[in-house]
Amino acid sequence: MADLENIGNAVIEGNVDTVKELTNKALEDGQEPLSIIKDGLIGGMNVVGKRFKAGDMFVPEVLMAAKAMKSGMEIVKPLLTEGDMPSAGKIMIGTVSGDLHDIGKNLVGMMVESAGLELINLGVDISAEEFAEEVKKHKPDVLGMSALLTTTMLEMKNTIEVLEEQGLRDNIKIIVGGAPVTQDFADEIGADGWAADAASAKDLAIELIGK
Ligand code: B1M
Repeated sequence: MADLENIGNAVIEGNVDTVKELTNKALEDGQEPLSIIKDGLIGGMNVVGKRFKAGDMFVPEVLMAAKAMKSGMEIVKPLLTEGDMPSAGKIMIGTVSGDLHDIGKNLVGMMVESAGLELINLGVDISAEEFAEEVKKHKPDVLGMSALLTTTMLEMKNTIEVLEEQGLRDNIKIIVGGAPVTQDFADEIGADGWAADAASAKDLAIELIGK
């Protein structure tokens, strides 16, 4: 177990080389790939999520931690057999039409992925029609929209309306976020939830999937 704890600590420190080294060593020592992921890599990232939410860690450190976690995942994931890691749900995220800001949205992506959710990241400048098309194709449990501009946040409302028009709204939960977006705005446009930061978005998505 000490090995796995050390892997988690190396993730928290964002130390790619140490994560790789300890992950390989744990495999050599006969640790199960799944416990390396759950108790080591994801365990470390869960701590990062909590510290980020509490304001004890900042964006660059979170990005480094996510990179370190991914470097370990790349070693272990090919060793898993299908069904070893059941998906905790599927989330699709994107930044709304006319908006190119993606740092916060990508942080949301990293957090949800590290929690075992299947992630579809559509990127930036996604129109309401594109969101609807992708929802139809991938059938996510949760759709997460991000907006950083007061001029683009209304696109969230537009997207929800298009999803309603196309009969897609009732099958998914919708969460929204980004600097100008508030809980009041989320309520006003008929979203299922709002999150202030990436770690809270992950918690909210998991909570909504469970409902
Ligand atoms: Co822009 N920009 N920008 N910008 N930019 C802001 C947002 C701005 C507040 C700066 C300012 O004027 N003080 C301002 C918006 C003003 C407004 O609308 N009220 C602004 C502007 C005006 C513009 C342009 C119009 C500038 C111009 O060209 N004249 C232009 C627009 C381009 C476009 O999108 N069409 C523009 C362009 C850019 C860059 C391309 C240069 C760059 C973006 C690079 C990129 O994202 N790849 C950029 C940046 C970097 C910023 C600032 C400085 C930083 C944004 C950021 O990444 N923050 C920003 C000022 C600021 O916020 N201090 C600014 C870090 C990130 C981690 O935080 O994205 O808020 P954030 O994400 C948070 C939460 O909001 C939340 O979680 C994250 C934390 O964990 N969150 C979610 C985000 N998405 C979520 C989704 C969720 C839940 C939570 O659920 C789905």
